[in-house]
Amino acid sequence: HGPTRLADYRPTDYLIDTVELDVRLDETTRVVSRLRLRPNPLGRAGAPLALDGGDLKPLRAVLDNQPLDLAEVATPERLTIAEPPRRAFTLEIETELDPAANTRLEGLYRSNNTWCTQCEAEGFRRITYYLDRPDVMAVFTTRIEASKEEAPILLSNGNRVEAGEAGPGRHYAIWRDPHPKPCYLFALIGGDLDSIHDEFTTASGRKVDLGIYVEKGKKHRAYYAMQSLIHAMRWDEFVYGREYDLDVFNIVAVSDFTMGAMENKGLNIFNDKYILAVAETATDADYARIESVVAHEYFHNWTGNRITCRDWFQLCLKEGLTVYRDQEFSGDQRSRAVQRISDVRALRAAQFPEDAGPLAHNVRPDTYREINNFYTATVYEKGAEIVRMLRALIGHDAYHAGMALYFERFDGKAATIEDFLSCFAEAAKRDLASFAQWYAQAGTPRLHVKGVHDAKAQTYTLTLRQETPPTPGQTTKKPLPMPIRIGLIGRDGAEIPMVQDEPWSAREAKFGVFELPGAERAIVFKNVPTPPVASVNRRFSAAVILEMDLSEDDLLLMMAHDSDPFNKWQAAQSLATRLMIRSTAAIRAGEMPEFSEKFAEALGRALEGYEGDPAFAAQMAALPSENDLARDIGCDVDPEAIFLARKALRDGIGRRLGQRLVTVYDKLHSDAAYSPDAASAGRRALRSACLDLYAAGNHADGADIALTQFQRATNMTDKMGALTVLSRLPTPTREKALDFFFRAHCQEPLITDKWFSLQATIPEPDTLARVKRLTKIHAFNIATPNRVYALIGAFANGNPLCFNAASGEGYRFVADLALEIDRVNPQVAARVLSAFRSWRNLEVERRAQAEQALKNVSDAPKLSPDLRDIVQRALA
Ligand code: HT7
Ligand code: ZN
Repeated sequence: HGPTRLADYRPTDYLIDTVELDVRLDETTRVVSRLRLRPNPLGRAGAPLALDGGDLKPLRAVLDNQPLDLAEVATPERLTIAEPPRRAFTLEIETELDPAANTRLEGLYRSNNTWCTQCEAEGFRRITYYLDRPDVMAVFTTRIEASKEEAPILLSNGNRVEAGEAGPGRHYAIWRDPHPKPCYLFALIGGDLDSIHDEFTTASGRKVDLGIYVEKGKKHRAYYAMQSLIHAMRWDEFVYGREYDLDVFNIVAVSDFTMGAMENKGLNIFNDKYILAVAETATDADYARIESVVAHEYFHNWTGNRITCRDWFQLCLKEGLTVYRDQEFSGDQRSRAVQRISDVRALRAAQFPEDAGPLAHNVRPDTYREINNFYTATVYEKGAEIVRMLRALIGHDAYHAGMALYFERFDGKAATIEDFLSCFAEAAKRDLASFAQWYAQAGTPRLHVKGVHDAKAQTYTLTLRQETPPTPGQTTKKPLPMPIRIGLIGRDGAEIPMVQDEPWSAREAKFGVFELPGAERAIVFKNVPTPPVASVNRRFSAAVILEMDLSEDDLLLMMAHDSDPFNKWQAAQSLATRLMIRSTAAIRAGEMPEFSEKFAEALGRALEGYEGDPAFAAQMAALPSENDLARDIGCDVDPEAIFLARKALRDGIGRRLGQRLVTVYDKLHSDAAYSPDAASAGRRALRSACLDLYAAGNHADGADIALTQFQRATNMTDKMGALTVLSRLPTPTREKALDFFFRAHCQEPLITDKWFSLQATIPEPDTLARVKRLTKIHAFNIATPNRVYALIGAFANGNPLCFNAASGEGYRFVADLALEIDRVNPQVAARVLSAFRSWRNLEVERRAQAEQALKNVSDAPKLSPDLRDIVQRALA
């Protein structure tokens, strides 16, 4: 079928007020759905009723007690009633499902013998015929029946209102969700699960029962997630004044899940890797991710569930806003600066390349062929940046007044981006029409900044100019209003007070956040006796690529003195990037890579001065990745030269700082019992970063220290830190350590995934052969998304050297596998193939190889709509 267009939106002709589902879980599951429908006053009177179906097997359909002829009204994809009554009526439909055969993990499926559902975006139509779109909101009552032995736990949305026996060996439960909701938020669970329970009392004194359900034997790993949930509930009350609105909040963790988690009303379903954590199995990064994903899904209760999206084009309305909320939550729980740095790292790693390649799209797309392919970094991460910029432009008070208005005005409704922005326009008393362009324009703006000092007038003038390069289908771009946080640093490293020359707004004068309302603006600062260093886009206030002519000395000064931690880190990144890009060119020209004593020394001092914030120092130590460099180089990319350039700098730093790194490493040693708190995690992160750099320049010694750490580690963070270092050194010790690790942990799939990823990212020529071997072992399963992401995803996205092998074999391997996965789970296949998103930037020979691999996919028979959409857009 053709593309779906935002411009074609019209309300449905019918509304559904209530849904009663009766689900009998069994090998063949029967679903009876009783819908109470009525004509929509906003729709076309007397129009046919067309309910969506997804590969359904209908058994019967009855309209107001009148059986319908299935041959006439139903296909697997649609149930059509040509002339429905012009008043309220009831439609009862029975379908038969085979959950065990459902490998797409959409609709009702089985994960490790648990029955579970995934309905976003269009999975509900795989359970029963329905108006499967988010602006149809109904009250759901769900009766689930199953064998008591197979499924003692029966859960659905809302509150449990009844439970009991249902014949020999069987039982049932009835759940009622009083809040009208779109069907994508429907969920159901049936299984034999362990659980932990807690209680939360809301600000207004209501008691909420909290439960986390996990596979048998894993409940001791759910306590951190429970604490994260409680912290998130408190934070949403405190910061946004939002209380939870049911008597029960349940989370279920399953091991087969395409994405991270799902915010179903009152019954969140999670990929278990974002729930399960104890010191022996999870790293600090896992803990941090669990905290943020649990919060994210919980926050959807207001931003997504109470107020949902009118249509899927508005996806960023819930996702961008909710990511912004979870990032702020994590910033409050941990170090704000480090959180901002890691969020920007993620944005640059995933969203910037998307925005610069053939898959670029607006944060609110105008058209789509397959909505599942729009759960992207652009919708999520850039969507969050837009909310952050909005807040920076209008200020804290107007932002919260706007949010309060939004909750008041659109509660229980399906809203649009225009609805959302109208609340802030009203609260801030300003026109946001040009700001709305952020949602309608793809591509990352480039911000060109030039500073001129006038010694005589003692002024410093900063000129800001923005432009956005064309993206597929959008050749001309408009300027976007953006907030630019600025500071001036003197040569002594002290902050220079910013004195205004021309009138500034109150926010500009008070906070140093300047608005660039159009294409260009010059800002003049008075009383600047000597040339300052301008620290621009502090805290990464605008989601842009900054182009500014800073000298190496300027960057070194910022590394040492910038009062804004983000820009302090950014200065180190910029300097390292500059060095490595020059080295890349040198290597391609057959010359030696560059090294900078000054940079190494500045980095050494930053690491040694870690006391204030070790997690921040660890961020300083992490050089830009090969993918970062490829993105910044932009065209004619040679991944092998980049790899060598980066390796040369890391090795050089490791050699140059030598024992100084070991001293910091030793000082950070702790015998205290493991705690996942941010301060302890920061110390471990810095310790690992020091070891990693040291080993890069001192292989034998580094391997010895890493092996000792590996053998003595009492937590997964230290173990993985050591194993990562060992895995980068091609010694027999590496293979022994990897074998030992596998044998110790092969019973635990989430740890095996770490082992897969580590091996898939070894930057050595025979890694592809290793990865191929690993796809054949018992622990790998193409039908389990976590395994695919851990091995194939890590290879394609985290091993640029091998994925981009000049022979093209890396491309062929990933493309062939995407085709194989497509037959099992199209969404996962499409995600795997998205690794080709930057293929046009490659040097000419690799580009030809990548194009051929993509063409092979596009020529293959029987592609799913998901994979076809990605490959066609990638090749367009
Ligand atoms: N809102 C959730 C999206 C999601 C999803 C989408 C398509 C296919 C499978 C999926 N599982 C979860 C997740 C979130 O952003 O909170
Ligand atoms: Zn979300």
